[in-house]
Formats: sequence, structure tokens, C-alpha cells
Amino acid sequence: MSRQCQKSPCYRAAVLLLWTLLLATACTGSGPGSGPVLTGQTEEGRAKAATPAGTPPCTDADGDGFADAWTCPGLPPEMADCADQDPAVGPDTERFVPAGPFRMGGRPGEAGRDELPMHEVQLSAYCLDRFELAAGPYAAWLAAQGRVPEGPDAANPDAAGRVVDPQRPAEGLTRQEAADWCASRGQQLPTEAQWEKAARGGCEGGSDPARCDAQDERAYPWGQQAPSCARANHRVTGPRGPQPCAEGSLPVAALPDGEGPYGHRNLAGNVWEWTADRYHPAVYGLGPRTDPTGPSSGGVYTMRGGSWSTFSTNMRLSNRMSDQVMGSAVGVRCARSFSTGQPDPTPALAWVTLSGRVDREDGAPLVGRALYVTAFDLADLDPRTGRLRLNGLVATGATVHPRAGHAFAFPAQKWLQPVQAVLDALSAQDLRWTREDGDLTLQAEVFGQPILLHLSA
Ligand SMILES: [Ca+2]
Ligand SMILES: [Ca+2]
Ligand SMILES: [Ca+2]
Repeated sequence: MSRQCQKSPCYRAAVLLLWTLLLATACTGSGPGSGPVLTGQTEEGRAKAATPAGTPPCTDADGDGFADAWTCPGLPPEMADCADQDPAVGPDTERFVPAGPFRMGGRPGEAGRDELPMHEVQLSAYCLDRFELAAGPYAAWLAAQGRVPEGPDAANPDAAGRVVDPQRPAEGLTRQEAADWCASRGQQLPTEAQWEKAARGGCEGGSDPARCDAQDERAYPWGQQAPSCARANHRVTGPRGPQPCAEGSLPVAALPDGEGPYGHRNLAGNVWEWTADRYHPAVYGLGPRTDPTGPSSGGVYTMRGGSWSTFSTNMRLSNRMSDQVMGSAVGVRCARSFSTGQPDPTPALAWVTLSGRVDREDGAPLVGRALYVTAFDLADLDPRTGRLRLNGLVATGATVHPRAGHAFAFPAQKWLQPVQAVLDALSAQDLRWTREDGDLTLQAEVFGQPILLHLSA
């Protein structure tokens, strides 16, 4: 792009487009049933917890057999009590994550651009629910307040308040509903950093507890092994394309093999999880971050973890998604934190969603089962080719589904900025584009596959 443009407001505005385009045909198949149900603590565990070795005087005020995590931070996570005044809270319901650094983000080539660069983040100690919120307690809480589900994607309970399965996660909550639930328990939505540290583990693990190293950069909550249906309820990659592990969600206590380093279950897969942070694709490179809380302004929020309908390629724990995408299967798990967060110093984003269609630049059929395009901005411009390198992917499989010209659109209420202003800003860049009757065609590529994006106001 030109120097003039780098200095221009249009560049600083970092125009973002976000859209999802599914070209996939419906997949069929069945997965495993629910995993083992969580068991309660054992008498042996209680005896151990009451006498932690080598730690300051530890209290067990509520007598639930587990010492107070906050005054006794050296406890292993399965013995730490996140609420020592509340016998209903223990390591079976919440897991303590000790203070310290962790490595946040993904590796180049494996992650979206909004997950780069991988960087060290300092977090105060916090607790995070061990499981996604289940529909049973959530529906009971709604009913007690005379509330009905408000979200357009309400699934469990559904829009009429009917619980599909009380053991499976609450699904289709609005962010406000999720935040209200957490507040009612004396908790909060986790920040993105809190969510990700619970999935990755802090640098106190790994090969060198004294510093962050490559051992502290696991790609998935369970480690480095590729996603499977035993570890995460998602659409697993196979020779015939992504296949669903199950019909929708699984009980929140299912899949113990997928537990994270502190014992959290179903962080990856099952349902997406709301976070406290506003979405921004470029906060990771801003400098040192301590208890970051995301941008201080904006109306687009971040979800983490993927769902039962997310592909294996997006099960990595650093994956980020915003609530611009409609129909996402989203739930929540709450955090318990007493730290004062620090907002990331970023300018407000200009957001827009557009409708249109996508074709291959050379007119050939699109190859792959799905084309999934997330946020991009002008920094994604390849100066060599003049094309946008999209933060997306073409999931490949043995079967080719040529669906060129596939139409897509987003509901009008998701348009946060005047579309014409965004098109004007894009037109002012040195992009390769054509414009006709107000429509804009961008030349772009997804993992090297040239495509044409036809955008219309
Ligand atoms: Ca206790
Ligand atoms: Ca307790
Ligand atoms: Ca999840």
C-alpha cells in the first residue's frame, strides 16, 4: 500500500471485514456417547487436602476437605478450594490457576493472524469453572427470575425455555445472559487471557518451571496430539472430510481425556464460551501485557474454544472468534478473579459485515469442503501480489464440492458501520479491486488459493 495510505485515517481505522461462508454439504455420522460422569472427591483426597505439605498455614473454613486456594497457593489444582466459605464450591466445580506468566497465542503457519505473535502474558491468580455451565442449573436460575432465553440462537434451553438436556451445556446464551449468570454466583466472565491460560497451562509447568519455554506452548488443552472425538466434541477431520463426533453437544462432564493442565473439561469443543473481552485482531503485539482485558471500547465480543460444529483445524486453544458470526453454539464457564485488569491500548475498530458471493479468480470450481473467512484488515495485504491474504482456510477432503458463486449474507442488524464508508475506505487503498454499481470485487487468496470476493452494500 502507499505511504499516503499508511498515514491516512482510513488505514488507522483498520477496516475489518468478518464473514463466514460455508460451502460444506451436510455431514452425517455418529460419534461416541457421553463420557464418564465426574466422580466426587474421595476420602483419601480429603485427608491429603487437609494437610498440604510445605505450605503456609492453610485453612479449610467451610470444612469441605479442601484448603483455601488463595492463602495456600502451592496446592495442586485438584486440592485447592476456590471459595473456602462455600462448601458447594471445591475443585470438582472450579479449578485454581496460580499467578504467573504463560505463553498466549499461536505459532505462525498454524494459527490465524489474530493469534500472532505468541507472547508472554502475566496473570494474577484466578479460578475458572471446571465445566461449561450445564442447562439444568441455568434454566432453573432463569425460571426463578421469570426470565426466558433472549438469544436468537437459544438451543438448550430453547427459546420457549424448554431444557433439551440438563446435563448438556447451556447453549445459545447471549453474552449478557452469560454475564448475569456469572454475577449471580459472585463470578465474572473470564478474560481471553484467563481462558487461554487455563487451556495452555502456565510457565510453572513444562521443562523449566522458572521460565517460559517451548514446553509451555501446547497447541491443545490436552497437549500436542491431534484432536480426536475422545478429547473434544467437534467435527473431526478424516478421509471423507470433517465428521461430527456427536449429534450436538455432550454432557459437560464428558471427555475426561480432553482435560486441560488444571483439570478443566471441554475447553476445546462442545460449546463456544463467552469471554469478557471485546474482540480485536491486533492486541497481541502491543507490548507487555499484565491481566489484559481487551480493548476498552467496541461492541464486538470474543468467544473461545470452538463447538461441536467446529472443525479439527480450529480446535487449537489459541483460536479466537467474535460474536459477529450468527448461529454459533455458545455457552459459558465463569471465572473467579480479584485482580484489576488492564485494558489493551488500541484504537476503536471500524466493523462491517457485507453480503455478496465468492468465486475463484480463474473461474474454476472452488475446491474444498468449506471456506471459512474471518477478520482481516489492510495489514493482510501482500504487497507483492496486491492480494489480501485471508485469515481463513480451505478445509480439504477427498471429496470436492464445487460451489462457486455460493451466496452469503448477514442480518442487517450486524452492520455496525455505514457499509458505503467502508467500501470507500477500501477503494482508497492500493488493493486490486474493481467496482461497479457500488459493488466491490477484491482479489484475495486463502492459503494460496486465489479467490474473488464480491462485496455489495
Ligand atoms: Ca474448604
Ligand atoms: Ca469450598
Ligand atoms: Ca467448550
